[in-house]
Amino acid sequence: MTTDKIYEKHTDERPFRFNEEVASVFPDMLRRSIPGYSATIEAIGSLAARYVRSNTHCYDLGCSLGAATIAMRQGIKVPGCRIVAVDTAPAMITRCKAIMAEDDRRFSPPTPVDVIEADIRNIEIANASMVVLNYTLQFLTVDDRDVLIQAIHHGMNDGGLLVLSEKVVDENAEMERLLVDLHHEHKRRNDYSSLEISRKRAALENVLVPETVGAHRRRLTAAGFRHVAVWLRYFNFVSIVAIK
Ligand code: GEK
Repeated sequence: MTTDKIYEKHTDERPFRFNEEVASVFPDMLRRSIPGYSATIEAIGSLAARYVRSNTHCYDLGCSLGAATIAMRQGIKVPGCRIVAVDTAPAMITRCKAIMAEDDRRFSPPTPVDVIEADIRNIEIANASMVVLNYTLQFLTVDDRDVLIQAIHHGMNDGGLLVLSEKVVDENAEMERLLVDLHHEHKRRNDYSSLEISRKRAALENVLVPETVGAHRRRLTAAGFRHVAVWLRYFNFVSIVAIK
């Protein structure tokens, strides 16, 4: 795994982009930056085993290198399914296709995967029994989040499951300061320097806009999801499951 040294190298104030440089260190970046990331990937496999129905579609929206796609693929226990993995970043898609080809070659898994370079706001969701938004919705505008969650609900079969993982902000300013501080300490423990942490924070400003857990719950309920629960919280990172 290549080590993420992006904010050790760059001293200018460019905004964060999902380019080749980021894609090349991405597994290391996510592992060291998102507390609970590996727990979300593991749970996505377990949830796929429980909720994916035969002859339906599964979607991994903002798939990056396809970690959640592979977890779903390994979890699915029923025939006739297809996974659609979508990302807008060409550098992610090129690598994701190579990773899926390697997964095909080594394990010949029965569920095919379509890796598509597209904006998740423009794709059609249909006949879905599982949809994953693992740390992706946070990069859309708030209005686009409403539209996408409604489109996902519309394209889902009854009993279908959405996994929504997000960075969040706490309603309480004192708690927010504490959670951000604990997250930065976690990153320092994972060998990011204070300078790298503050540069990354500046680069993500206005690119990743977190909302409260309450705002996410309200949006999901308003879209029509019948059951909504936070199943994981680690500092200011949460993962929510919602069932239609
Ligand atoms: C994982 N889910 O490993 N359309 C398509 N893709 C988008 C869009 C958009 N409008 N906006 C952002 N992306 C992955 C991790 S990373 C999380 C997801 C992070 C893509 C973007 O190109 C990037 O690959 C991904 O969403 C977010 O489980 O970097 O914090």
